[in-house]
Amino acid sequence: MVGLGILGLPEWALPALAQGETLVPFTDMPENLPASLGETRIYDVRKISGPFTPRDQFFTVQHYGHPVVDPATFRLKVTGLVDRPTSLSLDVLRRLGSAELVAGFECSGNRRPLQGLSSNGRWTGVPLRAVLHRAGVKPQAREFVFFGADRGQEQVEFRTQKFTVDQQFGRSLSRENALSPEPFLAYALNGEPLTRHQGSPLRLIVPGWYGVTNVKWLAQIHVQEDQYLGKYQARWYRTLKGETIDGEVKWKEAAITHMRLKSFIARVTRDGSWHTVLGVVLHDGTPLKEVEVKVDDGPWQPATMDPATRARYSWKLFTYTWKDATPGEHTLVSRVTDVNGKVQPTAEELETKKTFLEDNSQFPRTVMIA
Ligand SMILES: Nc1nc2c(c(=O)[nH]1)N[C@H]1C(S)=C(S)[C@@H](COP(=O)(O)O)O[C@H]1N2
Ligand SMILES: [Mo]
Repeated sequence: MVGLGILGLPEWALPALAQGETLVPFTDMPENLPASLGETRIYDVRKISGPFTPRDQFFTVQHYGHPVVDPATFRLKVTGLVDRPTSLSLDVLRRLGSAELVAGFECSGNRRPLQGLSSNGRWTGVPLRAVLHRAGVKPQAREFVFFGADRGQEQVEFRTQKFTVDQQFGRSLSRENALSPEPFLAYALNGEPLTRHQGSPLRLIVPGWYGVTNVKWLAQIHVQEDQYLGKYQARWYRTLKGETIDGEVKWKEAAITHMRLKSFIARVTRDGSWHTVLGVVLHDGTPLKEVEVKVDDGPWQPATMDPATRARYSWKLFTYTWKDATPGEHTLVSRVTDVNGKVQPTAEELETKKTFLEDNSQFPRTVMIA
């Protein structure tokens, strides 16, 4: 199936597996994956069948289960430092806009060998800015906190004390980020209302940022002056990394924000004597310069980008045609470079990163050629 894209260029519509094509097994990953691990749903990236992840396969991660919110009685509250505190029904939100946004993202905990906490979607909704402008943001507002309807009991440690408090899932954005054109309140994915797992009826999407930012079951936006230091903002999701500044190592603890430039190989297929390597790029929206693939100790070879994934915040699919594969086990790795010359790091280059989040390292993986 070949259609014409917005710019009149042919678009790929990648079939799950073309006729005559067979899947080549990875030797570093089991043939069958469990569909879920507890509450987490893993997307088997070997099954990528087009630019967008089907709604019922989109990965899901959440910390307090899946609350049920009735779309008919749902109201989004906007409180705090606004001129007109409001409470908006889904109908009112829909009347504020029905824009489309293509955005892919990964959980900051996504990593080898499965890389299954990443997906790509076409979202429908309202730019966050439209809702904030309607409420009227006061000049002293600095911090915008997004609360989900999901909640749990949490122990909060303070020096030698421990307090148990009822906490909502919450994340925040600075004034500059919240009022920028990108953040988006989505009520549909791939043209259909969000499912319960995806945060029905409304969620935040901050394009180019890690998944944790994209608050599901969005219930309230609270605008305040002081910094929000809730568990999922300040403690559970942060990176501890050593950085050498002026010859001295500084240990930096930082919040999870923009996605780090990453690529990985998602599957290898065989068609006759040719092999096709399919991979995924996740990034913060900075345009890319190139993606390359290396086989064993060979040179880096350019891969081809799928024009159907060219939207700025889409994940990007790429392929590499491997013509001279010999029987036996081989190592394949990809790396992506952006237009600013930023190159996806190797695992060695990330050695001073202590916490496992934000692992964007090059991922050599192995296949067995029959
Ligand atoms: N309300 C709420 N939103 C949430 C979470 C959560 O626990 N509660 N988890 C976050 C995390 S850690 C990720 S990776 C993404 C996953 O989004 P998805 O399930 O649509 O893939 O949701 C984010 N939004
Ligand atoms: Mo996450």
